[in-house]
Amino acid sequence: MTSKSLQLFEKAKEYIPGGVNSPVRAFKAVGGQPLFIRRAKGAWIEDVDGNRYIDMINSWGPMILGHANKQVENAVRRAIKKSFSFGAPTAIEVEMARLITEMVPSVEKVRMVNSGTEATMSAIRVARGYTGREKILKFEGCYHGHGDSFLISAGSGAMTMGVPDSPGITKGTAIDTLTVPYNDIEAVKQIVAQNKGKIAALIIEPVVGNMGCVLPHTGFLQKLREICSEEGIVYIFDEVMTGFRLSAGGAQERFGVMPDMTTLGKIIGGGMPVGAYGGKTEIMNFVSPEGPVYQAGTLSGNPIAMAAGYAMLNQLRDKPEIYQQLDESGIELVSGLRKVMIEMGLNFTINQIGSMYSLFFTNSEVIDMETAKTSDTALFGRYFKTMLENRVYLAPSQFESLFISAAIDDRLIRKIVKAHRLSLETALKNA
Ligand code: HOZ
Repeated sequence: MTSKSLQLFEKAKEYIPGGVNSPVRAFKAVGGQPLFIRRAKGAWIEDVDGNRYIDMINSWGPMILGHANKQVENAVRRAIKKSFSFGAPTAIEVEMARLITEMVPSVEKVRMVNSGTEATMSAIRVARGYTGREKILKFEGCYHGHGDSFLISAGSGAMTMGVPDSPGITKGTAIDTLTVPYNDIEAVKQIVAQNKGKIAALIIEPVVGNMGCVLPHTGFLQKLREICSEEGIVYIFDEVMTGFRLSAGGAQERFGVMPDMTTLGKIIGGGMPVGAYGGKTEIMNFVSPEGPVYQAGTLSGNPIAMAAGYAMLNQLRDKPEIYQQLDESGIELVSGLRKVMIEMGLNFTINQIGSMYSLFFTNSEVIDMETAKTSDTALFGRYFKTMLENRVYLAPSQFESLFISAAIDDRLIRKIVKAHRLSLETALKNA
C-alpha cells in the first residue's frame, strides 16, 4: 500500500513543478507514482506508508557505508551545537581540504562548493581562464550536472526524459560545447584536430553513471590523457559518482590515470549538499582571490556539511577493506543476477565495476549512449515496478547506475537475486 505517497504526490504537484525537486524522481520513465521517503538506516529505506526496501540508489551514490552511519551522525550532532553557518573560514574545512588532497592522487588544491553541478561549472570556468580558450569537449550521454554548458547531449534525467538538449540554453553556449560518443577515440582525435587551439577542457565521467553504468574501454582514459597533454587541453575527471566509491582515490586511482582537474559531489558530504573541484596547484591558483577566475558562495565549506564529510572520508581512508568488500559484493550480486537471466534465456547486458552496476535489456554491448538506448526501456519499467513490489528500490530510470553500499551483506544479496527472479517472471508475463 502506498496511499500516503500518492496523496503527497498529488499535493506536491500543486506547489512543485512535476511534484518533485529533481526530474528522475517523478518515476516518469518507469510509470507509476514516486515513493515519498521518511527515513533510512543501513541498507534499508522506508516510505511514508511504512514499506521497507533494500536501497540500490543510496542517494545516487554517497551512502557508501549505508544510511545514517553512526560516526557521520555523531559528527553532525557535535557540529550543529556550534551554529549552522558562518560564511567565514573554519578549521574543519582546512582539514577536509588536506584529507581530499591526501586521498585523491591528482588533487593538490581544492575549493569547496555546494553540489556537483557547481563543481563542474566552476571547473570549466577555471579551465577557460587558465587556457584562454572557450570550447569544452564532453561525451554524449555523460551528465555533469545542470550547468548550461553541459545540457547538450546530456545523460541522466535529460536522457530519461528524452530531452538531452534543454531549451533555455543560448546558441552561444551550445556552440562552445563539442560532443563525441563515449569510448570513441577516433572521434575525439578528429574533433580536436578540427578545433585546434580552441578547446579549454575535456570533461568525462571516467566510468559513466548517467547513461546507466558504462565502462571505459581499456586504455581509453590514458589515450585521452595523452591527447590533452599534447594539445594543452585541461583534462577533467567528473568523479561526482566514482570519487571515493571505486577506490579511496576514486576512478583515477583505480585506472592509474591522472587528470588535471577533478570534480567531486555529494559523496564528500556523506550525503549532505557538498561539492568540490580541485587539481594541479598551477591551475587552481587561477581561482579568486589567488587568481583572476571568480567563484564564491556563502555556504561553501559549510561547517555541518564539512563535519559530515570529514567523518565519512576518514572512515573510507582508514578501512581499505571496505573497497574489497564492495568489489566482492558487486561481483557476487551481478553473477547472481546474470545466472537467473541466462537460465531464463533473456537478452541482457550487465555492466559492473566495483559497487556500480546497471542491467540493460539488450543483446548489444553497452559502450556509449547509442548502445545504451538499445535497451528495452518498457521492460525495464515493468521490472522496476516488480522489483519494488519485491521490496528492492532501484533507480527509476534505465539510464542511471545502481549503487551497492557496504551495508549490503551476503544475505541481502541473496534476497535481491531472489527478488530479481520473481520480478522478471512477473515483468515478462505482463508484457
Ligand atoms: N540526476 C541525478 C542522478 N544522476 C538524480 C538526482 C536526484 O533526483 O536526486
